[in-house]
Amino acid sequence: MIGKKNKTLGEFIIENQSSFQYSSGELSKLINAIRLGAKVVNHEVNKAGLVDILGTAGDTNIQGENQQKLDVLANEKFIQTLTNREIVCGIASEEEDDFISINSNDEQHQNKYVVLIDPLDGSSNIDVNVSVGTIFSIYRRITPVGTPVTLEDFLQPGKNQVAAGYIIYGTSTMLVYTTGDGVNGFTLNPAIGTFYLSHPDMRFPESGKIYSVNEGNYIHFPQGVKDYIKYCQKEEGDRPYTSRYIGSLVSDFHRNMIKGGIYMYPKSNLASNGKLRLLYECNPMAFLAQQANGKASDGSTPIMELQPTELHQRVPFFCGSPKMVEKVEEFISKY
Ligand code: P6P
Repeated sequence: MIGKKNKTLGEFIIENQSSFQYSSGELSKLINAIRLGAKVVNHEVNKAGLVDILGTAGDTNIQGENQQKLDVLANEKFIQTLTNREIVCGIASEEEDDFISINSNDEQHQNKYVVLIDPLDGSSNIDVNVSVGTIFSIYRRITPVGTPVTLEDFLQPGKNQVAAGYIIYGTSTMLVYTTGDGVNGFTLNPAIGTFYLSHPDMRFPESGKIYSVNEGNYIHFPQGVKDYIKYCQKEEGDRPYTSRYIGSLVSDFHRNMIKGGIYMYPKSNLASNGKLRLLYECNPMAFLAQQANGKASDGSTPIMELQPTELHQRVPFFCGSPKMVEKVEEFISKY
C-alpha cells in the first residue's frame, strides 16, 4: 500500500485501487459511502452537548441496551449513505434486530457487497464527552448476485472480509481502515471536510506495556485471565504494565495499536460469551489487527476463523500486540 502523508483519502483510494482485488470502482464507492457517513455523524457527535439529542431515545436495541438518540441517528445516517450507493445489497447493524435487504430499483441489481456495522460503539460515553466510534466490516455476498440477500451472506467467517475499519470521534476524527493490504489512518480536517493520510501503514508494536480490561469484573473472570492480569501487575522485568481502559473499544484499540498493548473482554460468570459482538465489533477489529502485525483471538482460536451462527452473537475477545495476546493465551491454556 503506497501513501505519503497529507495525501487526501480520495487520492489514496485512487492510487491504491489496483491493489483492491475486485473491479476498480467498487472500493472507492464503498469507502466513499463510509466517508460521507463519518462526516455526517462526526458533525452530530461534536454538537451532541448542544442539541437535545442526548439521553436515550426511549427504545432499547436487541442487546437490551438503552438506545441513545445518537445511536439511532448514526444508524440511520450510515444506512442512508450505504443504501444510496448502487453497490451494497444488505446491511446488518447492532441497532437493527434483523439484517436489511437492499433491492435497488433495478431488480436485477448487481450489488455484490454486504456491510455489517456498529454505528456508534461506546455510546454510553456520549453523555460524558468521552470518544466513541463507528466500526464497519465488508464482505462480498456468497449467494447469487441479483437475488435477495440472505442471512448466509452475513454469517461469513472474518477471514472472508474484503475491507474493515473504524471511525474514532475523539480529539480529532479519524478514519482507519484496511482492504487487506495494510492499515492506514486518515484525519479529518473539519474546516474543509477532507480526510488526510496522517498515519500511513499503522502497525502494532510486537509487545507493549498497556493492558485494557474492565477490572471491576476481575472476580468473575476465568482463572487464566486472573493470572494474566496479576502477571501484568507484578514487578518483574518490564512490568508492571499500565492499566488503561476507556470503555470505548475503538479508543482502546486505537491507542494500543499506536503505543502497543492488549485489549481484553473475557467471558465471565456474568457473561458466558463476553460482551462484544463477533460480526460487527470483533471481526473488523481482528482484520485490522492482523493487517497491522497484531493478533486477535477468543482466548484460544483466532477470531477470524470462528464460524458465526447468529447475527448478534458475542465472543470473548483478546486483541493487540502479538506477544501480549500469545501470553494471555498461554495463561488461559493452563486451565
Ligand atoms: P464494559 C461499549 O459498550 C463496548 O461495546 C466497548 O466499546 C467497550 O470496550 C465495552 O463495551 C465496555 O464494556 O462492560 O466494560 O462497560
